[in-house]
Amino acid sequence: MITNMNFERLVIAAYRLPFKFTKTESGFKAEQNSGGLVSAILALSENFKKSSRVETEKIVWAGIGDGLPENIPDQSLENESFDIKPVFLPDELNDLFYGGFSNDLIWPLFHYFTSYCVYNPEYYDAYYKANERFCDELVKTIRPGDFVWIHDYQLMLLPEMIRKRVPDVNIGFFLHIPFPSFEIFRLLPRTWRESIIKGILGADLAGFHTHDYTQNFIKCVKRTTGFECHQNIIYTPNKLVKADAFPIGIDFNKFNSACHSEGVLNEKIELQATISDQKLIFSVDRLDYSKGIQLRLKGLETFLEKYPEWHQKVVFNMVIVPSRDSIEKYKDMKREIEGMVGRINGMYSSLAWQPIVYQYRSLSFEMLIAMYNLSDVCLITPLRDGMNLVAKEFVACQTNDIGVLVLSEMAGAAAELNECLLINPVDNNEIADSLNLALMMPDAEKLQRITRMQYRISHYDVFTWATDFLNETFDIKKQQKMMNVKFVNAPILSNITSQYNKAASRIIFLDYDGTLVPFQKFPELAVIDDDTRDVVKRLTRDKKNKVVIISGRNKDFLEKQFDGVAVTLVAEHGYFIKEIGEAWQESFQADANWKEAVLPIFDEYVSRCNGTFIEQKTGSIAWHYRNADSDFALLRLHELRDDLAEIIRHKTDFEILEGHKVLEVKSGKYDKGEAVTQLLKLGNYDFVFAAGDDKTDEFMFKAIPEGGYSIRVGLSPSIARYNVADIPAFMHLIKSLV
Ligand code: GDG
Repeated sequence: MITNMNFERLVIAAYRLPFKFTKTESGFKAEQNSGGLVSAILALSENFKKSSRVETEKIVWAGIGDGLPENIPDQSLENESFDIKPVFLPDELNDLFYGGFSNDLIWPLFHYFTSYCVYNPEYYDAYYKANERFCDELVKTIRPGDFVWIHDYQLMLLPEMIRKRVPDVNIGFFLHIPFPSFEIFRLLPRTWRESIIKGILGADLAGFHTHDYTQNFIKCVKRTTGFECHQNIIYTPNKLVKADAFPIGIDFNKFNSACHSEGVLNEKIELQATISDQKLIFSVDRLDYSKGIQLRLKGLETFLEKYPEWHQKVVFNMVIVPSRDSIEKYKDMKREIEGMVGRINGMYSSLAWQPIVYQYRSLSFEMLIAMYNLSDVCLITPLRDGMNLVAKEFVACQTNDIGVLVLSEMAGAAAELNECLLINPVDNNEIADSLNLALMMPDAEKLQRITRMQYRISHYDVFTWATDFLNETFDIKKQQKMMNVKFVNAPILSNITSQYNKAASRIIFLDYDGTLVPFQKFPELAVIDDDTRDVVKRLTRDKKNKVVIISGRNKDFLEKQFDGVAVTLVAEHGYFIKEIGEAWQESFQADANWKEAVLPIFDEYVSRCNGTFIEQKTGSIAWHYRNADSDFALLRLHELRDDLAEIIRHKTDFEILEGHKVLEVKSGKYDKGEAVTQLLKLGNYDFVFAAGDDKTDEFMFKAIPEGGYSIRVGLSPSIARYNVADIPAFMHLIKSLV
């Protein structure tokens, strides 16, 4: 396990503390439970201690402490590895936050059970307040340089809340349940879904179990915020955030070696005596509608009907661990399951045999391992499951008599365990046939399948998972730092201002959209506001300044926006130039006929991609896709690019230009760079400054002479000398000059 961690201290926040508390004379003894997450975190800390030169502190773990009284002093919680920070929520708040928003809305929605969702504004308020309580508790402890790792759907607002209060802390967020597609996610009211996305984006790294969930999240980010995303990096206004897949693993060795432990061997002896030479099918899960328990029973019923040769020879042990059974929906589900078990047993049992042994309880660890180890088949049928650790644990526990895993393709684990028999849980015939196949499978094949899966899950175990997550957070922090080198910070700003003040003659090129004015739904709505116009005016009042507005816009629009402001205007990427008080000059003579060939193609793409539109200019045609579904528009964009390339292939003087959510075809004989070069020749400037926000401005940056200042507004990679985060940050810079 190699780590390149560079954090001061590890701080974990998850809904429930993973400790059992027992009262002692001086306080409470906190014993950590046997969960995979706690073991992984402990192993990480050991590793960190080894690789670190300084004495590391205890890991902080914050969460709700069942059975702890309020306001107990920290030092009264005894644990040698963890510094435990209990979070207290009044019962009523906890009910609305945990039982309500988390479990009555997010859990069903993120598992695609949309009809189970309860939309209650009180729930959301409680969710917000509870996340704030966690934040209040954590900010008492965390310091810049710590690594705060936040877990799961109960705490999705927490990353942003912490970021606001301790900006320099490292934050990772991991979601243990699926992240749904945008079509599902958008069922949340707009303000709730925005706060969830922005909440998670407070982290540096957002982790999910699978590639699909990660892509769903990225799509929801795009659709909710409009932020640019490339190769899993999200360009938020103030930092880069990475989203990636980290399929959680198990402590493979613990499960595998437990099969040979005395406790497990004893349990096995008893079990073997009970089942004698019958084949054993096993399942274990919490009582939850996402687990597909009724569908599993239907599949089994079909199996008994279709394959009578297995009667008397197979027993199905179905263990359901009690969960939330005081809630009506869960009570109903339990009744239904018990009804089905009774009916199937009633139909097929004999005096000597009953097909289903149903247990509504939890098993000891030894018993669980014994069941995994002895079973011929493990049958797991969720309709939706973030990962499903039972599947991996079963695989890890195949030691001598190898069993077969029959797993729903809807479980996150299916992506990694593809040597199992995959089933669709709604297809009871497929379940029945797979059970028969599993029971008939030759030993050699079973061994081959299990060996491959064991290889994979023993290599990517829970320790590798946690290390991988931390390492990737570290990597994105490095990328953020590289980005920050180019950020206009206080010393850089003071350098620009001092060069500005010293200069005798200055030229300042300012792009319009995305630099001076934010994007709007339609280009004509993006008009300059009074404050910005005033700043530009103040620049022009200084006799040493020549201010040039350089844009892809048409000349009429620019003239209207800068009416009464003494600026040089460059329209249509340099096609037209207008000096102060003079008429517009064409820098180029266009052949208008080319448009006839290209326009029908643009028209076709407007019809093929809803929300897009065409803008016709004198020297170019532009296709705007900012109002369309971003992924769909990108698909069409590639096609349009190909179609256009085919047409303009023989017209070497034409080029395809890509700006911010716009594709434009124009002559390649002029661009913003040409215009800048032309204007620079007209004077002798000792301060050259250019600012722009998209790819078309890169031509301009290229033309800026050495020593000049080029600024890209936004976080995208650029050849510009510096970046600023957004328009307000750029306005701050310009205001510092005037
Ligand atoms: C969430 C996501 C994701 C179960 N019964 C007994 C018992 N267990 C243990 C299993 C396993 C764990 O509980 C269950 O884990 P799952 O992954 O199956 O499911 P969730 O609790 O819903 O967990 C899930 C997970 O987070 C991790 O990210 O995989 O998709 O929903 O470890 O062994 N343990 C004992 N007796 C039992 O009766 N001792």
